[in-house]
Amino acid sequence: RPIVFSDKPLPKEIQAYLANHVKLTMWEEAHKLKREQLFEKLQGVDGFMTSGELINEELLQNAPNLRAVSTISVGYDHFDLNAMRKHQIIGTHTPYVLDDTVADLVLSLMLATARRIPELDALTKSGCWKKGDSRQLFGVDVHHKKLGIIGMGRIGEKIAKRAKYGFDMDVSYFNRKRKKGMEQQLGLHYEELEVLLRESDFIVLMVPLTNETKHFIGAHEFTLMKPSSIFINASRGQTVDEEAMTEALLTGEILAAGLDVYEQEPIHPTNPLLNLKNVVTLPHIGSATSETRDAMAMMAAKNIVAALTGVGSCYKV
Ligand code: 8YV
Repeated sequence: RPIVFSDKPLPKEIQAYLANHVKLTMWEEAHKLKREQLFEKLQGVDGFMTSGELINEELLQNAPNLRAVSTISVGYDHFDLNAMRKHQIIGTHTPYVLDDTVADLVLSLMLATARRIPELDALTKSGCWKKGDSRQLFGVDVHHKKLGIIGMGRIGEKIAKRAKYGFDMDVSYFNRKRKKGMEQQLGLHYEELEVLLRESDFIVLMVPLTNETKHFIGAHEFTLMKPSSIFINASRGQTVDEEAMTEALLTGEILAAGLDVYEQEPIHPTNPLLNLKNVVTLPHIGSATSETRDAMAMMAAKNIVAALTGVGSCYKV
């Protein structure tokens, strides 16, 4: 039986599924495995299950038997695809199962920033809520506003549906490829990036991280946005120039931001973003519900089994 190593503990049912097809070993300590320890663990291993470990030339040279890597994530920016091709490694990921959960979180960030939920929750709990405060507590509306989605993939579509049907928003999008079917079906408008940035009240970034999308949104893009606009990023931190975003938030070039991802994760405690009242920050929890993470882990388990044994099919990257 092929040997599979998982760099974190897996739910019991997933272990049981894997045990029927492969020999499973897992890292069960609370702290993250160090790179050198990982290289040791990968000796003799055929399949590796991970969530974000960098799969590059160095790792592959240290894992001579490796044939497949299954990431428990839809994003695979931690895969060096050239190195994996060179070593003939099959890479798999977990699309579809997390789309609704991430879309829910994006809507939560839109509402949380617009209605200042974390700030006002802290105020209420602090006991400082006074009569006559009401204007100080005002936010801005979400419903009926103009939403611009950058990146109209599977998750983008779920966000568009929620915005359209739940909040009666006017939804436009920018994408490498035009999605005419979706435009008709959901009543979306395609817009050039500059127009979308200039006209949207809410801007949601939902592109994968690639060489082309690194710092896709930077100082120039923030200048185009309206001072009343709210920017949301739940894709990857490096798609945004964080310094430029911080400046835009400080100078009032944009009204607020809702963030689930950062250039460096975990975010450094001294990062100036953490001191801004007009930013809602979350610790990269886009897909982090029990149901969805279990579904992702099961899909990743099926992926590694299929890649190594040919039983079933897998979602290759
Ligand atoms: C992952 C994500 O769960 O799937 C992705 O690409 O960003 C998250 O949903 C996270 O990367 C940890 O696995």
